[in-house]
Amino acid sequence: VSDVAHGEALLTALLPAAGHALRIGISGAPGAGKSTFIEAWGELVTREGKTLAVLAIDPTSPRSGGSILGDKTRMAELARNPKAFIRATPSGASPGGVARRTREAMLLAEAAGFDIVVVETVGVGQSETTVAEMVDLFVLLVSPGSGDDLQGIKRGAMELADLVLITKADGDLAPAATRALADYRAALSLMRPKYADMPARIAKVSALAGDGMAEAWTVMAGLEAQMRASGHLKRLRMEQARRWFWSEVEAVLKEAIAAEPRIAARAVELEAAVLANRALPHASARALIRAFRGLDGRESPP
Ligand SMILES: Nc1nc2c(ncn2[C@@H]2O[C@H](COP(=O)(O)OP(=O)(O)O)[C@@H](O)[C@H]2O)c(=O)[nH]1
Ligand SMILES: [Mg+2]
Repeated sequence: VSDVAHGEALLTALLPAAGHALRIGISGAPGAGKSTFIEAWGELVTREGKTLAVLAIDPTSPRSGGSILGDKTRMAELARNPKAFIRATPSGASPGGVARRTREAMLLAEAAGFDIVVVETVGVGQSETTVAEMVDLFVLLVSPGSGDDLQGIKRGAMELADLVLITKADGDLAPAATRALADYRAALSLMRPKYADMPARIAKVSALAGDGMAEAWTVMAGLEAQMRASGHLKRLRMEQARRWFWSEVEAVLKEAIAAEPRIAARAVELEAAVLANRALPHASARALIRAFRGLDGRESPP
């Protein structure tokens, strides 16, 4: 039996044990204060008796192969906490690989009985959307007055957020945090809410001073309770599983294509034609699938 088959058998056996944890995504630009927030908040929730698994997606450098941020060192306190578990998921090359490894790590953490599973994103490119699709609550962290302001931050991330937290609301940054709170509140009020019955919330926190942390956790727990009571969480979990399945369909198909040199070469050609505006993506995708099925040169099926 191969390692892959072994791993899959193990994860399949664990499936019934999963699903009890609250899944939280923490997103924000590098330097927004995610790791510092998770460390302080982690101490808070573990003091309440909850267990916490933190899966930090580590932006592994493709060149060095090593991790750039070494986030684990930033969560030194939490790493020593017996009720917490921290693991960096190397992001590696493909976004599909990140999603798969993160989801599998979430499954393992849930089956191991953790009450809360947190995914910390690197806040670049596709990762926000990917993580938002795996979690129950998506929390966006924004640091005040750091170019992380309304035009700087991606609108897309705001639209995914159930809770926006303005970080570093302390010392010299306190006035900027208050302004950012007002600006983001106004911006949120103009956006179409993600759920009609659960508008996005906003607050400011200082992870270093500890201000607003308990309140932020109260908001998160309140949102969870609301989602459970309304049946929304149940639907969301089904949606998460559905998206996992379809993202795997795409990933498995891409892997199968890459494994066949002739088909992989055809994919490169077709992609180049699309990039050069010489071919339609839809027609090129169909041509690739025909080649993959060995139907090249034959009449395409109706
Ligand atoms: N003043 C202040 N600085 C903070 C706070 N939280 C984080 N920082 C600082 O912001 C920087 C980035 O924090 P970090 O947690 O590593 O951000 P991440 O990249 O989003 O994980 C670090 O220098 C932190 O010390 C806070 O509550 N107050
Ligand atoms: Mg970090």
